[in-house]
Amino acid sequence: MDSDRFTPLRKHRLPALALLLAVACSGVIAFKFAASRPGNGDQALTPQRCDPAAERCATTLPDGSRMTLSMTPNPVRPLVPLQLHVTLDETPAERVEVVFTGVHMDMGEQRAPLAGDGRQFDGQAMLPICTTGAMTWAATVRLTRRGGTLAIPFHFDVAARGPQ
Ligand SMILES: [Cu+2]
Repeated sequence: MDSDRFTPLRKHRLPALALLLAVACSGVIAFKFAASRPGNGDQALTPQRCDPAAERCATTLPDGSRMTLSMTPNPVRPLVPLQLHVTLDETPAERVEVVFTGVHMDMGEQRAPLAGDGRQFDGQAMLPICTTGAMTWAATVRLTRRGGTLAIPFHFDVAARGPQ
């Protein structure tokens, strides 16, 4: 519980509010590191800033093939069901899931397993409400291919719930 703990909350204007939020969203620092480390044997690409609801987020995988992530509706709001779509242009995947985590705070882990034919995958997810209102989420596509798992993170901002 040293002062470093609050560094990721620097964005928030009021220190008192930040203190409250630290209680609400505990384990900030530890979580941040845990979230950026996808697990043993995983290979992770550098996070890319892209809102999959606003555009198709495309990336080139290490083998040169392309992957896209898109979702609806736009804009993304907490507690609104999201439809997820992942496409692969070449090498098919055996398993695809999208994992939603907070970039700057512990919001738990929302895992969405996708179903598909190897190249087109679909699934659903829903984001929880954040006590700060707006926050930055990471949608990490986890592709399992030939026994290896590749994590592809996209960072995007989600506003508070409701019309504002
Ligand atoms: Cu939050």
